[in-house]
Amino acid sequence: MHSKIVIGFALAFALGAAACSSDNGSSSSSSGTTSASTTTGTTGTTGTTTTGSTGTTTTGGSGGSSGTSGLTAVNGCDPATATDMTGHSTVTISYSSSAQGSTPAFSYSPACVKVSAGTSVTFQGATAADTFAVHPLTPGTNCVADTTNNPITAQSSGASTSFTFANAGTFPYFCAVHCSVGMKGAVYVQ
Ligand SMILES: [Cu+2]
Repeated sequence: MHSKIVIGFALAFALGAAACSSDNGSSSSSSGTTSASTTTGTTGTTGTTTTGSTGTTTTGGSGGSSGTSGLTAVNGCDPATATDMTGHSTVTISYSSSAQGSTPAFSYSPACVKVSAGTSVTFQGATAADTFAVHPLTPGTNCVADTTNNPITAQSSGASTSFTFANAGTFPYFCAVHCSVGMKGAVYVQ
């Protein structure tokens, strides 16, 4: 009786010692995070390149593709809320003296639009009565003509014309006759 207890204790001790002595193979190896951080940096660079004015210290690129820095609020438009038509190769802005659907009279639709560089934007009269003779298209801000660096050129005849926006920037326009009642807008290019 007594000897069995001693033997049992000795076995348990031996097993425990064996378990302890075998527990020595956990030397850690450094995990590689180089590829993950490289990907983040590349995305950030793309965002900086797109917006063009925030410098090279921007970390990460989560806001890069939809960034609006470098674009300015003008003619009642805000780059953050402009109709996003980026990715379309052609975009049409219609204009009219009369209400068109939910678009009120004497306005452009969409008046404030964001497009990708290289996009061709067409200004199109919504009805036969809507022409550039009635609504002279004019580049500029706050009803003052300004052709500086603006692909939009003044139009006083015809009803439809297109401009290609090669470079990023803010390109405001208005109707020379109805600007004072809000017939104005801006093309944002990014
Ligand atoms: Cu007009």
